[in-house]
Amino acid sequence: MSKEYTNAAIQGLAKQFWEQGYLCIPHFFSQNVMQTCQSEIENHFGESPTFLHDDNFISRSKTEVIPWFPQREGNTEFDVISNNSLLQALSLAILGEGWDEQYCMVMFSKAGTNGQAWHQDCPPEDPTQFNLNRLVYTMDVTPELGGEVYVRPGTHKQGPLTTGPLFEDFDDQVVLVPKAGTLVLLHGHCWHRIGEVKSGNRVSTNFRAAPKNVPDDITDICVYRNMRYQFSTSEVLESYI
Ligand SMILES: O=C(O)CCC(=O)C(=O)O
Ligand SMILES: [Fe+2]
Repeated sequence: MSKEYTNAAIQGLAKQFWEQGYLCIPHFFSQNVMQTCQSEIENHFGESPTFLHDDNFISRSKTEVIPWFPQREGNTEFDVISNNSLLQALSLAILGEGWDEQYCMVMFSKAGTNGQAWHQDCPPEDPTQFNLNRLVYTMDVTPELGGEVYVRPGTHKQGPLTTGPLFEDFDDQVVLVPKAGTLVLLHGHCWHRIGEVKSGNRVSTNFRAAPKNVPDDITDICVYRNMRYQFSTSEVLESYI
């Protein structure tokens, strides 16, 4: 662990998270750990992996991401992140007693792809039913690379996102450019999108978690500005545009 926090500092960060819907903490993880995980990721994906999602999903959601679940395959190199005591303390402060780790998902985007359209990771109608993205960046995101993380502060309290252009720019959007070692905590109901991936391949690793009494498949239905999409059945549930 490369940072130390007092209990008061952890509570302060949790408060800030609940006000904004996200937190971005640079230098949270050591470069050593990031390099080890980045090598595992590069070994797994190689240069030109193929997409897992079907063409209808990619063309409608403008999302071109290839997922990998290393811990499900017995890869233990990512455990040092999920077991990080400060990450666990922050998760507890934000999610409360009984919070649960869901899975570790590496997301790979090839150079020259769209990124991800504005979305909420799960339906926002019930404020108690949400996922927490605990995003770890094992490589630098830069303006040249693209793949910045766009968020709209406070939108985790405002219900469903509006219909409209999938990559619209908003005056109140915040653009995060996380470097290797950065931790981003992001409420699943907070609007977010990923910028176009330009000059190279991009990876991020999401250690998803949730409060007590939230089902493990909470992120099966993703909410976009043009549709609700169910991953398990590859089905457009509702279409808005
Ligand atoms: O890749 C990222 O930086 C975030 C992707 C995302 O939308 C998510 O993990 O829910
Ligand atoms: Fe997301």
